[in-house]
Amino acid sequence: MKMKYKVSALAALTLISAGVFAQDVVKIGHVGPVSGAIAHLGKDNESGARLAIEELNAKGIKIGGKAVKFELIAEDDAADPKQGTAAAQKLVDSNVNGVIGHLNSGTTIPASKIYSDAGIPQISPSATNPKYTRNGYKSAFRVVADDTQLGGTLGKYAVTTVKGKSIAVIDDRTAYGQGVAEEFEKAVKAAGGNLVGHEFTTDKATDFMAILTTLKAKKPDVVFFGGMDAVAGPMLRQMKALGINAKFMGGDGICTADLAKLAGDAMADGQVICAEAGGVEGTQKKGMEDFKARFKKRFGYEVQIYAPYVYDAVNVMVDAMVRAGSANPSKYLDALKKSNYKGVTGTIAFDEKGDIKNGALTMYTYKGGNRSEIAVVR
Ligand code: ABU
Repeated sequence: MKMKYKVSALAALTLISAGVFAQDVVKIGHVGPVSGAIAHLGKDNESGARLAIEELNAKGIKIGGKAVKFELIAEDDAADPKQGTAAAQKLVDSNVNGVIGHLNSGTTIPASKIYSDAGIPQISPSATNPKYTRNGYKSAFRVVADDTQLGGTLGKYAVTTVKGKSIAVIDDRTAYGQGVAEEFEKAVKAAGGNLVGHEFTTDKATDFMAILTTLKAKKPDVVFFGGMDAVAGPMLRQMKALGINAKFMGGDGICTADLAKLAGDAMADGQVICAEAGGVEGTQKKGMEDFKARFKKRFGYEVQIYAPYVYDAVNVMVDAMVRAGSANPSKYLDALKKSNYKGVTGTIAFDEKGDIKNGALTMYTYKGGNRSEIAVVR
């Protein structure tokens, strides 16, 4: 018996050295806030990455002729810039081959320096502040449109389509909230609109009665909020309590599946208008719907907003590794720049800054507590 075991072990060793069982592990880092007020969005992103990795491993991918196994190294940054840089350093120290994240602009931008210094490619699936790709880091990529496009489109829409006559703005002072609000205001002014006030809050605030009372005196018919759904929900409830019957507009941070739940019965049909920083049209819609069904089957909950973009970000990174024949960051970075990948969110190719080419937006409203598409805009 002892002898038999020895022979088997020897045979296994021979097979391993011959490369029969050998599988290189490729580590893909993911960072998002899976704790805190927007943990539901962090979980949405992380699950998008997990599904991509599971499907790639089931398919059996070869890089440079060698079978590889992908491993997800998931970190939590709690949407906090300091925790974001700590998580980034942890991933660098773990020798990840690439990073998908972070979710928030406020964490993505400072973390991008750490990945750039380490030469590790980073693809953000959801951070929309333009500064992320304006620092000259060759490792920084983004698969969604930015706040210039989001705020610009929504600002013009508020004046020309919603026909707002007195437009008020609130922002949460984060890199995202402040940035998207500024772009919105620029576009409102450019379209000849009338801005009646701008108030400030934070991404942790729960009481907006003082700032809403100040704005109520200015009789706004549109209130734009630069911030996330966890703050927008209670804000809508307090607007209703104060009798502010204005349209409520916001960027992608509020445009989630959970917004209706967070707002309770305070959100009237058609009252909220928001935009996701991506979108598919025509025949591409089926790929997105199929993805959403696979996601629901795997995790038991619906996509919030950016899971499909995370899924595509993982796949576009792996596609670059396969084309380069290497998962070594210095070897596949050039292939990543030249991506032309058809994903569930559409075609992904990058411009010279690392931003998606020909980015789309999808404008939404909510009816009966569900997101309802208005239009895809480019
Ligand atoms: N784009 C909205 C949420 C993420 C961010 O940019 O902060």
